[in-house]
Formats: sequence, C-alpha cells, structure tokens
Amino acid sequence: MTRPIDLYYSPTPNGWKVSIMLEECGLSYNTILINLKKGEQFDKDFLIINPNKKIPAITDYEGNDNPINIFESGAILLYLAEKTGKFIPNSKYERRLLIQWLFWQVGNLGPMGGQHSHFWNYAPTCEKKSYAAKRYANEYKKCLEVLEYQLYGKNYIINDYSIADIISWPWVLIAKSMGIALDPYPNIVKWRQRLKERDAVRRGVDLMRSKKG
Ligand SMILES: N[C@@H](CCC(=O)N[C@@H](CS)C(=O)NCC(=O)O)C(=O)O
Repeated sequence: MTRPIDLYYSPTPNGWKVSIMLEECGLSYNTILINLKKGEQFDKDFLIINPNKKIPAITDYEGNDNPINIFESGAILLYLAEKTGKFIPNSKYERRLLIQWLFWQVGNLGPMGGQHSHFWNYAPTCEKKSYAAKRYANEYKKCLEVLEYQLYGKNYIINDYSIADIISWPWVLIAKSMGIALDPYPNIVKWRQRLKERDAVRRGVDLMRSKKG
C-alpha cells in the first residue's frame, strides 16, 4: 500500500490551497504542522523539503523509492491535478488558460494579498497608514478587479471548477478580515460563496483551524 502524502502545512491561505486540493481529490495524506510563529519553517530538516522556507510543501511517496518533494503552491496543485487528472482541463487551449491563471495568482493576488495582510495584521500602528500599506491594499484591490472581470458571466475562472479557483479562493476568502469589502465585486461575491459551499473546501479550511498561529 502506498504511503499517504505528507503535507507540510499551517492554517493560512497558502496552506489551504493544498489542503483543499487534497480533500477535493480524495487523496490520503498526513498533515505535518509547521508552526510559523515558532519559526519551524527554518528548521534544517524542513529545508530539505522546501529550501524556500515556507509552507505549503508536500512529499509524495508514490510507487517508488525516491519520494518526490514539491514546494510552491502552484507547482503542488499542478502536480496533484496531473497525478489525479482532476480539476485540470483536457483541451490544450484551456490548459494554457489554466497555467496563465495559476501564474497570475502566485505572482499577483497571493503576494499582494500577503503583503496587505502583513501590514493590516502585524505592522506597528505607525506603519498602518504608511505609503507601503496603502500601496499593497491598492494592489490587492487591483487584483480583485482583474478577477471580477474574469468571472463575468462565468461560475468559475476558466469554465469548469479547476485548480485556478482552488489557488485563488483562499486569498479572497480573507478579504473582509483584512478590511476589504467585497461589495464592489458582485461576481467575486457569488464565486466566493459557490466555493465555500463545497464540502471539500470546508474540510480543507477547517484543517487544524485551532492551530492558527
Ligand atoms: N509563493 C509561495 C508563498 C508561500 C508563503 O508565503 N507561505 C507563508 C504562509 S501563508 C509562509 O510560510 N511564511 C513563513 C515565512 O515567510 O517565514 C506559495 O505559493 O507556496
């Protein structure tokens, strides 16, 4: 019997991307909590798994003696989608679109949301109204505008539900808790709710919820 996938995880938007995907695919996995507050992402054993010192990461023991370590949420989701054939379109045209939106998320929505979240949640009070704080809030909103436009007349980012949705959703889920109202983005509001109602998405977000650092 194949050993379950190891998921290196913390209950954060980047962690949820992978917990949601594993739940959606029905893959068996073993969760290893990386406590970011304690700095466990810098432990030397973890660097073998992810030299970039961040969660999420996985180890897949699939059918051979050389376990596969993967870091970066986009690479992990693509790997799992190709492994299972799920949440990835068949046509070449749609695959190109999918890859484009994966790159968009990891290069835009994720980092801008992450920086905005940092200023909103952790910056000293004197920095909260700084030029940098305003810039990241604004850049995050620009990403929401892009997504809003892409979702016009559609239920999902491509056509069917895919890893483009799974990777983007967690950074939209937390918008309100970062002081960003979603009222100006009605397509996003509907899409956010549509995904929230999926059992696997709920299970993914609830994984180790109490361990939020
Ligand atoms: N581009 C990475 C971002 C991962 C990331 O920023 N993870 C955060 C948690 S949400 C982290 O591990 N932060 C710890 C640190 O930077 O020390 C991905 O998409 O996987």
